[in-house]
Amino acid sequence: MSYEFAWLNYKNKIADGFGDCLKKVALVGFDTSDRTDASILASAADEIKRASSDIFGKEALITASTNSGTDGISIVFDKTLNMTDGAYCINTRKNSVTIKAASSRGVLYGVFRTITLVRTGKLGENVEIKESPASSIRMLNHWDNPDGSIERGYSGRSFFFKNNHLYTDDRTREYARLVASVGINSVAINNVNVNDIATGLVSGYDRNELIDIAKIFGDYGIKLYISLNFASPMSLGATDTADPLDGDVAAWWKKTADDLYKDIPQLGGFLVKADSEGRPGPFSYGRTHADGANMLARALAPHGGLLIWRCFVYNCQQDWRDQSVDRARACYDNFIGLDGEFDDNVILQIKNGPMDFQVREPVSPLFGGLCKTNMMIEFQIAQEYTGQQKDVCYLIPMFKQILEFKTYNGSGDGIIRDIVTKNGKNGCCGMVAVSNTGDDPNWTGHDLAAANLYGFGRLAFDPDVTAEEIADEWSRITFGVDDLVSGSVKQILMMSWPAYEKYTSPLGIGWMISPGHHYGPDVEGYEFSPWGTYHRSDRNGLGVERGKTGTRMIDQYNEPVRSFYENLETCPDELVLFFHRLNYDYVLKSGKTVIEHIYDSHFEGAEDVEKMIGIWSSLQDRIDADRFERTKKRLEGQLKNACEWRDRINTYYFRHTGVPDKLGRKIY
Ligand code: GCV
Repeated sequence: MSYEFAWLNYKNKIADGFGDCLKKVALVGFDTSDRTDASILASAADEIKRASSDIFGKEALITASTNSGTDGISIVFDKTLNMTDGAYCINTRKNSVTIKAASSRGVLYGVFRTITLVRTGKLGENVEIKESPASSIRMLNHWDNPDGSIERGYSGRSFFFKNNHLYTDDRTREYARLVASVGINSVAINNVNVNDIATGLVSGYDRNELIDIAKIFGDYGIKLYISLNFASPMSLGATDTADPLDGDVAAWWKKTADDLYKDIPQLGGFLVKADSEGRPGPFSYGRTHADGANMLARALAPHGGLLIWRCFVYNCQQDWRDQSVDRARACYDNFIGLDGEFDDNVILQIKNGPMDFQVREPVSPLFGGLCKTNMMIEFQIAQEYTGQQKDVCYLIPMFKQILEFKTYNGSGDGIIRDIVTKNGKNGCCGMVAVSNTGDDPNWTGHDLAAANLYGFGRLAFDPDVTAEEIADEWSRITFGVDDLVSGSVKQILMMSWPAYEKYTSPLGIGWMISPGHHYGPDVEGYEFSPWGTYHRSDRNGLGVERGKTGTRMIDQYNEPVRSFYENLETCPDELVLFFHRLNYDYVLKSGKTVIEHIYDSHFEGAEDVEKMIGIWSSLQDRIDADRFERTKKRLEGQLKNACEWRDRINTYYFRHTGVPDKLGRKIY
């Protein structure tokens, strides 16, 4: 399938300013004998060439040099500089720009950043910009299956797999280029639910193709990760158990890792979903998750590989009648007792919230609980529960809030951002997002969903950048420099998460989506299911009490967070039904009763979508017809969805309560 260049389309209109510097390029220190560095530096040089010829219609004059030039752009690779991996420094003088880095990744990122700054007009004379990546691991997880389908994929088919085989084509390189341009340095290409043929990926299946992908990724400074099936040796017939303490099992994994690293020396490591939603894991053998993770980590350790172990472990066979079990507790309960037991090259990958990527959840209490364990935060930009790339829902403001949350873990504030960027041993920490890409020409289905991919990368590199800055920058390089367009796109993006929250499930309760595919409303769709996702609405009220009189999940937070959520006077409205069961006439901090809030927010959410359509429509003559029309169509679909949510939720609660809407709006 053909593809577009997303934000890397250098033919878009750029700002006036320093553009001319791209015409003349001096490469300093690029003559390295290190093959890994050489290939990344070649990508950097290629990028400048591309930018120059696309912007000016003419290739840049590129020379290998020993020192920086006095005009044009000089790109300096100098390993003796005191800079971390991926860091760069950009200096400008009157007619010249110098990019310096001590790592080839730093050179590549510096080049991408310079091009963006040139395109957006942000590079003036005499500036110095020093950047170094906040998170050492900046990762995407693809849930791609060998048959080419993508679990929770909303933008076409896989571009890694087709007909039960891995493959590479031009798009593989374009993908690597796209995600490297925002600093992604780690990618797991296959679904964490590892089935069938995918089980063999670790042990030789499609090895040549795997090598090809790793090589292309390597050219862009990206490490390949493989999701594995914990029961691989047994499933592949090599052992009759997958017990992590069994000698044959450990030996099988050791040999498997040795062979893999012989072929792919730059492999990042493995990603594991175990004992979760039917996947095999150490529980079957009476072993702990530390036993399982460490056994695999020890196979990787001699090669410098990392073992990323997911904490999304809960009972998905729950009896809805049993109110003593609370899924929100599960992640913490399963892992807190293992703090300090994981090897140094194990990282726990923890979903941002205790449930599962709902439009509003509190931060997972596990971040505040673990003190001696490496952690990464897992976000989802695939929008499984937030509109599936059919509805626009810009998630960066949500991620920012989560990253700024104080857990009071240990002696200090325990800010999530610090836990995932600073607290890992030997840089074993970071941020990961479940990817939103597929083989749709625009990569992300909805054109505006690409802002989530761009924004996640930017945030993992620099959590201080604001959601507004990201939206503005992304719009300028995606649609071309036009203040009216970027202002309007930013407005739509910034109102989209609140709008989605308003027209879907109220006050943090979540889970009113259609079962299975998870798009659109079904108020009781999960109410009598085994998935542990209940709201328990009756004629008096709704919510699961998670405080002292309920499941005590709130106790998993450290003080003062615990009291903050326990106490109704401080518990914020947007999460109040996540933590407490309330009656419909309970008065929120907003001054509205719960039932009034439900009605008002659902009407407002749908109105917000109408506003977004109005804003987008005003851009008709300023955006190319293709992207204008396809986005407009999606927004119109979103309005239908928002109205469906509004009417179903309002009607459901009106029927339960009999409380009429004060403003007499239409409820069915
Ligand atoms: C990959 C949710 C999704 C599943 C997904 C799972 C996970 O439950 O609905 O499709 O499986 O999360 O994160 O492992």
